[in-house]
Amino acid sequence: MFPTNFLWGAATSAYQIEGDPLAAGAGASIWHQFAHQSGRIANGDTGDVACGHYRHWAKDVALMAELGLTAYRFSVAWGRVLPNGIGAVNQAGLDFYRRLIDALCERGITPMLTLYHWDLPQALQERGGWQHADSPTWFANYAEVLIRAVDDRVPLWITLNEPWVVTVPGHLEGVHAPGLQNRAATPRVAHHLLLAHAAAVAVYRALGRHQIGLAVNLEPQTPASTSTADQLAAHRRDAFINRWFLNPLLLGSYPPELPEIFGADWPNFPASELAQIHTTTDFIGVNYYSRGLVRADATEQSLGARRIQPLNAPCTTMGWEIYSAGLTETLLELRNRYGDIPLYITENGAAFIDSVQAGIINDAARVNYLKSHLHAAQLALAQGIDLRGYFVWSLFDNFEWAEGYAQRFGLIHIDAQNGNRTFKRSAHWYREFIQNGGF
Ligand code: IFM
Repeated sequence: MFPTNFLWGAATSAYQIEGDPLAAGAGASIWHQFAHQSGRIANGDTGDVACGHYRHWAKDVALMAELGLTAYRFSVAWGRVLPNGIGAVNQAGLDFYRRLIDALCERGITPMLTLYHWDLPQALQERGGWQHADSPTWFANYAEVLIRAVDDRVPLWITLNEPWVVTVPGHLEGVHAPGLQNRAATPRVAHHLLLAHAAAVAVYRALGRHQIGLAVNLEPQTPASTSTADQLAAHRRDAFINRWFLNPLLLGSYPPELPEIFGADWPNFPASELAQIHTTTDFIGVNYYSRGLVRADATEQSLGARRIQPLNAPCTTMGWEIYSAGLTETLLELRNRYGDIPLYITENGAAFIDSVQAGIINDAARVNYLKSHLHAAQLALAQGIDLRGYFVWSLFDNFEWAEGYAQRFGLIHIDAQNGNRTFKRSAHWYREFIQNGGF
């Protein structure tokens, strides 16, 4: 049922797994800075050690091969390559990624490279970060360095991972780096991220030979009741989360709900910039975990909507409802809204409490989660969706941002004491699934 050239992958990101964030001349990122501020991360955790992948990358690529992955999605730490974000290239940082990519290619694992998974160089944050009008140019110049260096071996590129998360938890709620609560700046940050995506795509069209896209977090918004108020609230939340980035990119304009939500804080963006953003994209990466059950709530500033916990529904330890049908809905809705664009599921997975017993981690709940979501993906394929690959989040238990190491999403368990890697039952199951080419 899955096409024979379908990519079977797992995904990670630099700050979440690499450790040694300042090694070999790397510049600090906003996440390094943020994680070292007291009270920001659960248990005071940081990415200083993470999974030690910066040291153990060769062993890790061997594990990916053992798992039978045909693709691996990872991100590049901008500050390893350009310690100040702009200016001189740090050859040692670039070489780390060259070696990783070479090792993947030697094993027949297709690299999917994400340029930005949230770790802006701190030096750029000090100039204003994503609020700065030059940020799209900084990003395009960084993209150019990578494209020139490794496009010959990297067939799949992602500009930004989840720009919504960069925007909202990072600049509106302050729970992610850079930890700002600046409502007035928020729409502009999102706009600069979109311009940055478009600028990098323009560089790619000039220099690259393969495919480039954007990865977004999507979740269907279900009204908590049949009341008109809840239905309107779900619709507004859908604009806020699902359409904020894809509408300007694929249709050329922001959803009309956004100026209503932000009121006087919504700038009058020039038509020329919207035209720049409205670029062609080779594919969309879909990061899917759950749905939002939405209730109207006038106290929720101008969004007027709140996500509520469903009663009696199974949830992961993140508190996210397990709702696999939402994956099929999301993929079909994307086609309804934007046409027949090639899609990858660039993240899907679940955090659970895994207990290690006599060296065995029997994470049956994760196996069930993956099975049900792969089934949902298959249903979308059967309805003609151009789905080309699936990446489990995540290859390893890793640094789960504000949750630190408390939330574990990995197929591979990492022992916090000694860094030892152990395949969970889900890893064994996924290996067999890949070998069989499906169920
Ligand atoms: O760990 C994150 C990842 O970095 C981005 N998408 C969601 C994952 C789980 O929260």
